[in-house]
Amino acid sequence: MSRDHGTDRHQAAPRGGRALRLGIGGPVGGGKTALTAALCPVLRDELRLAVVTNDIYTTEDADFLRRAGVLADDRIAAVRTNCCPHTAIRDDIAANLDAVEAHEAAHGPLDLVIIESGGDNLTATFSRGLADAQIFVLDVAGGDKVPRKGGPGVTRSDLLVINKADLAPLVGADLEVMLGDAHRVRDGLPVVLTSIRKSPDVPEIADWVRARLGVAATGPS
Ligand SMILES: Nc1nc2c(ncn2[C@@H]2O[C@H](COP(=O)(O)OP(=O)(O)O)[C@@H](O)[C@H]2O)c(=O)[nH]1
Ligand SMILES: [Mg+2]
Repeated sequence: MSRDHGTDRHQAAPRGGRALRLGIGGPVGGGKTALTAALCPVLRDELRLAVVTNDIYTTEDADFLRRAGVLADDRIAAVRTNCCPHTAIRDDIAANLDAVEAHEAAHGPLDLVIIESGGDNLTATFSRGLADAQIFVLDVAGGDKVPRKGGPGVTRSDLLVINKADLAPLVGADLEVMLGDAHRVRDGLPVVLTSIRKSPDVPEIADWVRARLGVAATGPS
């Protein structure tokens, strides 16, 4: 797809027969790792999967996913960015591309590689040279103002996930306002309101991924 993602200076990589590279981005704590951990068990029996995580100084998210046993350990690779997370997913994507290609060499052919960004701010999106499609995850606990604040992740990601709906009453967030603002700024692009805590099989998001791959659901969702 040819949507402009701000300062992206990489060309979209041709798909050919290779895996779909799906970026999951968004601010710290929104639920990117939780979404990755939720998608893997739902999709791993129907798709050939691998994951790349990004952390600034640690391998925390990859360690979490391995402990949770969502995929075989060697299908989860960690990139330590040592810099602002957006740099590694947008400006200098080499370490992430290396990790994706190492998965493809070791386990290929694959259908889907999920790349979880380190938590960043509303300006951070994946380069089209790294991710063929991207999901942006927002946290209801961040306040119901966030969708209308915009930014390329909110307005132009391929799927916007507003997560932690279960926390709305606790933080006084109006979900109708969040959804309404999100739809208004996204001009027809899809939005999913969810609670990964309450709905760990993330049916709408899994179906969206299947649709991106052009495959039908194989089991109950
Ligand atoms: N209440 C609630 N907590 C959630 C939900 N999704 C994730 N969390 C929690 O939010 C925290 C941050 O989630 P994480 O996936 O690590 O966020 P990331 O920084 O975006 O990767 C963790 O303690 C999760 O268990 C949700 O739907 N509801
Ligand atoms: Mg994370």
